[in-house]
Amino acid sequence: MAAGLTMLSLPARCLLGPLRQPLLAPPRRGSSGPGRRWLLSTPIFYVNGPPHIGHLYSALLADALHRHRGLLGPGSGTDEHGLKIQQAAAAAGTAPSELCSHVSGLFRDLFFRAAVSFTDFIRTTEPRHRRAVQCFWAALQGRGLLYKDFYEGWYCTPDECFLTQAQITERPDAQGRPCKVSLESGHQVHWTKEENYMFKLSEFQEPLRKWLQGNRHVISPEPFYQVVLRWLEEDLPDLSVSRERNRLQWGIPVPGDSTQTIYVWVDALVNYLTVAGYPDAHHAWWPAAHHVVGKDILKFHAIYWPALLMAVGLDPPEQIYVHSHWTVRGQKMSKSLGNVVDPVACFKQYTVDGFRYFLLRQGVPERDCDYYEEKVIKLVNSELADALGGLLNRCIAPSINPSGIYPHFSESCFRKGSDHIDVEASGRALAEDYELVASVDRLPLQVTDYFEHFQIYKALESVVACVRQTNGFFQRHTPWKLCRDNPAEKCWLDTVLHVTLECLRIYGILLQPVIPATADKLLSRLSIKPEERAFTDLTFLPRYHGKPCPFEGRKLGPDMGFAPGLASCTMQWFKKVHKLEFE
Ligand code: ME8
Repeated sequence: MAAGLTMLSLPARCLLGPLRQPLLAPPRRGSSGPGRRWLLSTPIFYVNGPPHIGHLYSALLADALHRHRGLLGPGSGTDEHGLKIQQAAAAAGTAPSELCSHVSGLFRDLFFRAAVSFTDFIRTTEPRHRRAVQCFWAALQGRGLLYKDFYEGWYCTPDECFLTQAQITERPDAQGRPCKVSLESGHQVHWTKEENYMFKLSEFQEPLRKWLQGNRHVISPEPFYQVVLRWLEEDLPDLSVSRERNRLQWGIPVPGDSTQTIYVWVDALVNYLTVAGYPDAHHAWWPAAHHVVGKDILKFHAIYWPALLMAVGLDPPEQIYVHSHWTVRGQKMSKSLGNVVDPVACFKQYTVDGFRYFLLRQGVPERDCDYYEEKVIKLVNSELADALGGLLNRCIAPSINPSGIYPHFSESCFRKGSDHIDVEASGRALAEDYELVASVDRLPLQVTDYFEHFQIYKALESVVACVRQTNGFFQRHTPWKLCRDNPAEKCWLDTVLHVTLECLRIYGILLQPVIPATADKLLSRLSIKPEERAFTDLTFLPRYHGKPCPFEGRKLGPDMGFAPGLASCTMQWFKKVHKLEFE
């Protein structure tokens, strides 16, 4: 069985504002933007082993998307049935239910620690899910889409899937004996022959093709969409959707046939409907489903799941976001290699936000990404500690801003106008300074666009580019050399600080979905109130645009330490931040 997160997102105005009661019509297909519902899910994870950074990555992608939409309440959970779990429990000498409760607790605990903002955490062993799966089965049966037959073929227990001859190959096992394995996952397969219920998947080949051709953006990134289209050009055989009960006891029995257990993937996929309230209340949410999944389970989500939904008269999900895998120093993570990375240990070493930042900044959904410690330290040090933390510390240091207020902007020093190349006309601002203003002005739209295209890493890349540009601005004008006693210099000094703080305010707001605790500390330090942190508050440098600035003259907030999790944190980047602060 597995655990999965679901994020039921109601439209809300604030990025991290309070959950509003929906005043909504049922979701309209294809409509987008903040005025509509979103059901965002992660996979439900198998409980045969503890969570690792790959599982966390899926949850963080969903969490960041969810937070970015300014919505509250996604979901996840654990996949707890099936032969894989039955065998894992037997190997551990424990009852499956005990194993499930223990490992499901580890996943839930991880997501809490990681600040993943889920609204539902489903366990497939829950009664609400059992009822949903049995209703779903009855709907398939009622539409004449199931039949009993003798199934014969290869079964891969670690992947819980049936494979055709073309999908397997032969490799030596640990003892050098030849053994059959899945071409895709490399896991061992076994020949099975038993009487099963079959689902008439072949009848859905054409409807699936039409659905995909009519929804070119339903699977992103695009290369995965192409992969699915290619699969649909091949033969699509009917799917075995049950196992004999004498082989698989740990699962939901087929209604009305006690000799059969429902196939774990049918059981697992229905979790998305369970959390939406199936069979009674799902229409308020379905089909506003957005699934975040790893590439390993693409076929289940892009072929089997839409076909099963069509089979019971429901629409396929609106969006499938696919991501690739994390490797560790170039190798696949595996228990046997002993290289599985524990996310909780990473939080201790790099802090929660440091590690969230690393995974989301370095993870590129289109391709596998490699994890190694030095890479985390280097990235977090250079981008969070040095570039962002350094900038904050430099412009709020008492030596440079002794009054501790959000300084005033002076139009005469930084004039608005098209003739800014002319130094006389622009006060003291230089051409590069106007480029900075233009970049930060553009940034919110750019970031939103990247989030909407499931390119969170690019959104972060563009924020970092602006942070570096701001550091350049600060460095260029050497405000620490300006004399406060000279009125003209003071004017310019305050303007430089004001522009820098305005940049930091924008970065803080934009970074909330990725590093929520750190962004909170940053914004609080700038005295930006919680109700001033929405996307609607992203107007940059209002004074430059001739509008009042509500922050000007405001007392800056207390120093709560820029890096999160300070007390026990010994990591290098935290030390760097503090070193800078006292310089
Ligand atoms: O497949 N890198 O559960 P599962 C990135 N229960 N992500 C990874 C990863 C890696 N190295 N390894 C795993 C199942 N993942 C089923 C899902 S859903 C109805 C049922 C992530 O515990 C990725 O999202 O094997 C992958 O799809 C998922 O964990 C598989 O988790």
